[in-house]
Amino acid sequence: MSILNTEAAEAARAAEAAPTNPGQPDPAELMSREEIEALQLTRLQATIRHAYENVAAYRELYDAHGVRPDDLHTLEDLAKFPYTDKEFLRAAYPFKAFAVPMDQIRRIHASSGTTGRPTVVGYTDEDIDTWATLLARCLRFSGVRPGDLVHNAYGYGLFTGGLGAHYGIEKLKATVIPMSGGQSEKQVQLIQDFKPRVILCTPTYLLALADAFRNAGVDPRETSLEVAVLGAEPWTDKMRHEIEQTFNLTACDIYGLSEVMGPGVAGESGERQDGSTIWEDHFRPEIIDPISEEVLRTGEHGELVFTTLTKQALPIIRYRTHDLTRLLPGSDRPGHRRMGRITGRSDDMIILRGVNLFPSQIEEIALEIPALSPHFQLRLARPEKMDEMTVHIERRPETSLEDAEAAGAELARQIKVKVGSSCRITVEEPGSLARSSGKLRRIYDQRPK
Ligand code: DLL
Repeated sequence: MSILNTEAAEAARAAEAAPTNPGQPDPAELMSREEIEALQLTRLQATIRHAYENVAAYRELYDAHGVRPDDLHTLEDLAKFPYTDKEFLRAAYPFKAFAVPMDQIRRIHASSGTTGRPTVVGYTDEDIDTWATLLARCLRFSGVRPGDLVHNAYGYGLFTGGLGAHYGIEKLKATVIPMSGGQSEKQVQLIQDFKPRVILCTPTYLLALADAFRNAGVDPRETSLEVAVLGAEPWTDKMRHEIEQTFNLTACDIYGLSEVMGPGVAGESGERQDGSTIWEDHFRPEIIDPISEEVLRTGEHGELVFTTLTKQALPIIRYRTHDLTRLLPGSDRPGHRRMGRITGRSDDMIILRGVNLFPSQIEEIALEIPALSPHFQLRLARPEKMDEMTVHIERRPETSLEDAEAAGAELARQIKVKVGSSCRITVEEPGSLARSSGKLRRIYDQRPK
């Protein structure tokens, strides 16, 4: 079964399927903007038709809005179709958003979510193959080569990170070490013994591994690691610098979300390190104003919205990610636009006495102060009538307590100047704050609801 029934789309699919050298860019990666947009239109028309014909929830949504698949004549016509969100998928729990019969679903993943039912996603054989191809594309783009040994420390299981990366590594004809997250001492031992050139994990877990290396008496700069492909949580360029200095490697971003596919929706050039390139032959991104829901222009900040263009099992149309960023013109792959750093998720935004702030802002500021480490938590409380935020942040091991206290005062001052909020700072001992083997939780909100 294929949802791609036009000639242009079939030709693109055939070009992708052609046995290209896994070490070389595939043809769709090198398409011009005009070619990409022509391909997007045919794929978009097919996707909307596929969703409308095979998923009752889409049919009901579009009927209620008075739009039909035939109303899409240009890419701009996508704006006529309503947005979808996590609630749309949760209401279809577990399998009602699938657009193919269950015997064609080859794999299921789920994102845990902090509350309520998990969001369930499914893949056909062809979906899994596309995913592996795009993951391989990201890895190659970031400097991973066929034959490399790749230590995969993304969690295996229902989370899309582990298995998603796994099949991409194999597709690239590299060698995968399916380590998964956690067991940091064992990770250290295997990295020492197997000598992988590449590591995949969350940025904060790589920092946790740096501690584990030091605890084992190993300087992280002396390992075999040369490339890290990091994602699944927000991280800043300051954090990139910290990681690159700590391990003496090149760190690149990889972005994705389970609803849209998993890791590999966008990946970053290892040479340019100028933000992740969105693979627009498979995904059509939009940036919208999260309040007015109006579509914004390339370069403007807002919420990222995705439409999948080739997914069979779970077509996703105008899905609100809650991720805040902006689109940038293509660079190394001119046909495909890039995304800026995710500054935060709209549902992770802290509103502190009327001021909006994100953990990434605190990360940026803290990492400019030499005595402070990148390990911090934000605790919110309302002891009386007013909200209070305390930043718990570890000092660096080589810093004296006195210097660390002064650094804490400097952090409070800079947060006040740059963010506009007063907060308390508690400088903690090195290694005292919780680490995570995957996505790190930074915010602990103890305010009464
Ligand atoms: O985190 C998929 C993934 C796995 C991406 C491994 C990269 C590497 P979910 O669990 O569904 O999927 O979470 C998706 O994580 O909406 C963002 O808020 C955040 N996220 C993912 N990648 C990045 C990134 C995976 N590179 C949610 N930068 C997304 C910032 C990211 N945030």
